[in-house]
Amino acid sequence: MVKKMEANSKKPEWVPEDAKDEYATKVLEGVIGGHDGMMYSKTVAHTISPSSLRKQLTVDDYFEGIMNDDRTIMARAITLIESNASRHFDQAQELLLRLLPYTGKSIRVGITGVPGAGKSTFIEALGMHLCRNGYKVAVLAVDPSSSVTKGSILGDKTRMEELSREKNAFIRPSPSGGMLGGVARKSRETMMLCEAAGFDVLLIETVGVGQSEVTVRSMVDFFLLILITGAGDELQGMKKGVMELCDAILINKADGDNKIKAMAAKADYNKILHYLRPATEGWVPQAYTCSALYNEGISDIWNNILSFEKATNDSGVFGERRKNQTVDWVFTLVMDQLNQRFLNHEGIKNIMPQIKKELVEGNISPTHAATRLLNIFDTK
Ligand SMILES: Nc1nc2c(ncn2[C@@H]2O[C@H](COP(=O)(O)OP(=O)(O)O)[C@@H](O)[C@H]2O)c(=O)[nH]1
Ligand SMILES: [Mg+2]
Repeated sequence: MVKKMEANSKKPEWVPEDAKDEYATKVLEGVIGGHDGMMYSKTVAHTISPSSLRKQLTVDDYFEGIMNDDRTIMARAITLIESNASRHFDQAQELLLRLLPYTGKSIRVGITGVPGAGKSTFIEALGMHLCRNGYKVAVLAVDPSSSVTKGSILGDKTRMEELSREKNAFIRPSPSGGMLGGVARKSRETMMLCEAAGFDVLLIETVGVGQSEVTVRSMVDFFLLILITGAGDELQGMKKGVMELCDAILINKADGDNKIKAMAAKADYNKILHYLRPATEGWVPQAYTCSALYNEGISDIWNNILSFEKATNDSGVFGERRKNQTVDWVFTLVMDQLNQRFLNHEGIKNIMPQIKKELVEGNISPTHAATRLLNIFDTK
C-alpha cells in the first residue's frame, strides 16, 4: 500500500535542511498500479517546474526539450516512459521513435556487486572523474527488488551528493516497475533518451539478485563487477557465474589496513580470470583495485574501459554485440507480452484451477496439461 507522504518528506535526504526549490529531484507520489503485475508502487519523479506544468507537452515539445538537454523536460519524458498508464504508452513510443536516430553514441557501462561493495560510491567517484574530463554522465539504476521486498536493495536514495550537483551529470533512480522485465524496459528506454540528450557515458548500477545481472549485461557494452575482500567467500559459486559475464573486476576498498589484502585478491582474480571464458570475444578481463572513498585507482579502470571500447570497435565486436542486443530486446518484449496475455486470458484463468487439481491428483500428465492450456489460449 502506498503510504501518504508528508510534504517535507518528499525532499531527498541529501538536500540541505534550508534548501528551497533549487534542487531538481524530489520524491513525488507516483503512478499507481500497473501492467507489470505490481499492485501498488510509488514512482520517483523529478520536480516539475510550474511553468512546464501549465500545459500538456506534445511529442514535439518533448523532442525539442530532450535534444536541448532541458532537464525538466527530460524528467517529464522519463516519467512518461515509466508510466504504467496505457494512454502514456503511445506518446512515449512515438517520442522514442523520434529520438531513435540520435541514440547509440554513448558507451554503456553496467556495474554490479553485492550490497555494500561500494557501487554507488564508485559511481560517484567515476562520474566526477568523467565530468572533470569533459564527459556528460548519466547514472541509472536497475533494481528489481521492489516487487519482492517492497524496498530498494540498491538502497541509494541518490547518495551521490557531489555528482548530483554537477551540471554534466544526470542521476535517475530505478523505475518502480516491479518485475525485472518492466524495470529493464523502462531503463532501456531511459538510456535511449539520455543518449539523445547528448550523454556520452551511461553508468547502470544493479545488484546481484536473480536475473538482474544477466539483464543488465544484455543492455550494456562493458560490464564491471565490484568485489570486496573478506566478504562472501561463501558466494564463490555465484561469483563464478557473474565473473563469466564481466569485462573487468574491481576490488574496492583498497585502502588502510585492507590495501594489502586487496592487492593479493587482485592477483588471485587475475589468475582465475585467465581461465574463464571471456564475456566479450577477444577481450581478456583483468582485475583492478581501487578506493572509491579516497578516489584512488579510478582513472586506471576508466582507461581500461576506453581500451575495451577501442579494441572492440576495431574488431567489430562492439557493433555486433549492440545489434544482437537490439534483436534480443525485441524478443524479450514479445515474450513479456505473451506471458502477460497468457496469464490474463479469460479462458486460461477459468480452467487453471481445474487443471491444477487434475495435475496434483495425478489424473493428467504435465505435458497434457500444457497442451490443453495452449489449446485454450489458441482458440481465443
Ligand atoms: N573504506 C572504504 N569504504 C568504502 C569505499 N567505497 C564505499 N565504502 C563504504 O561502503 C559502504 C557502502 O557503500 P555504497 O556505495 O553505498 O555501496 P553499494 O551498496 O554497493 O552501492 C558505505 O559506507 C561507503 O562509505 C572505499 O573505497 N573504501
Ligand atoms: Mg548503491
